[in-house]
Amino acid sequence: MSRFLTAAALAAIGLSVAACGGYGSSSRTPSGPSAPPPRAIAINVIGINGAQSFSPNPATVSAGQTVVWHNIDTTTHRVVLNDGELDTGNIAPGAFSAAMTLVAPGPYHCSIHPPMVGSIAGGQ
Ligand SMILES: [Cu+2]
Repeated sequence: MSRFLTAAALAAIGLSVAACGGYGSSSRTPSGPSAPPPRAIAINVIGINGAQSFSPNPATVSAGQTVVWHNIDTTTHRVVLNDGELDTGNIAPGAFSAAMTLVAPGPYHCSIHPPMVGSIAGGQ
């Protein structure tokens, strides 16, 4: 019984692979309405510098835009908006934070180094 099931499973896999190959070698185009063109997404990058400062500062980022911090320092930093709406988590030296959507512009700081502060000013 188990041998039969195994053979059946292998047959199913074989059929699946064959179906994939047939689809991949075909040249048909997707049907239906054409997909909308990709939208450009502006990503605002704020650098974290070796002097434990941010650049640009203030940065101009509007609510709803995407912001990323790039840690070009040699120590880990963690950016937190003072209003608590954004927390990058630890950003290792040389790493980027995740792309974060800004809820509202405002001041922020590094939770690891509280004197390290920056600001985001709203743009157009
Ligand atoms: Cu820091």
